[in-house]
Amino acid sequence: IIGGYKSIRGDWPWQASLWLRSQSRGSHPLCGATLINACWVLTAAHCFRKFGTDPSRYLVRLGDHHTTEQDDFERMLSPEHIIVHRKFAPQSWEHDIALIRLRGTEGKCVAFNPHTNAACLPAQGSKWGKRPASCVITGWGVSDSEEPAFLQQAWVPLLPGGQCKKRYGERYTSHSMLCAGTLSDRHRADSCQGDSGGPLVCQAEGERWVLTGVISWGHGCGDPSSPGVYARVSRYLPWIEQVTHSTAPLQV
Ligand code: 4AZ
Repeated sequence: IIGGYKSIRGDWPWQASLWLRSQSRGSHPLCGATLINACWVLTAAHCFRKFGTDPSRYLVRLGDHHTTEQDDFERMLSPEHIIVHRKFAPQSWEHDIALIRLRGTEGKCVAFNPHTNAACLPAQGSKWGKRPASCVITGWGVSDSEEPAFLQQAWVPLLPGGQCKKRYGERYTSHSMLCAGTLSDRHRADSCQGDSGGPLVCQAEGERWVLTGVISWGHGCGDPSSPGVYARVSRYLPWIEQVTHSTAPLQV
């Protein structure tokens, strides 16, 4: 996260991280992710490009605050299934979204606590309308902060899609992506390498935080002329519903 600051422990209890398992050299972090209920974590499809979708190669960390120190509520969990959106386009990165099912039975995979809880998904057909929403991105990715080992947060305004169209052309597709960032030179809040897969949450005044975007891509980090691009979560609600409620063997 560029242009952010150290979060308060427990403020973003849905923040998760995806790790690559390694026997010899210890596990290492790949991406951010978001807990959406007791058994499922949402992340970006491109996180699996390099090492594939065999769940045994990965771990999911929850309840974390400081990446290298052991936090009281921090846990490493094993994924059971990894489902990448079948329309994920490795060239344009459209549909950059994936779901991870955690190991467990009867919908009980993780116990919620003050530092581990699920983010709300947008309501079906919801629009922000006239109510101004504030949005925050969080992650342990590349940071200009003085304390980058702590989960960083930054406020980022949602931008009109035209700003991303202007910068990225056809590759930016408004119906499945969101454009967010800061257009001024003075405050350059942005997501960066290592944050992808993590949450963009928005809150209308007096309401709950809603998982609105999945950190996806952009040209560089913190450059006001190149906003960040996010997968538009509301567009994927039917898919999320279908995958997470499926009782059949998972083949989506
Ligand atoms: C990345 O490499 C990445 N500024 C994520 C977000 C952005 C750029 C790069 C957006 O994962």
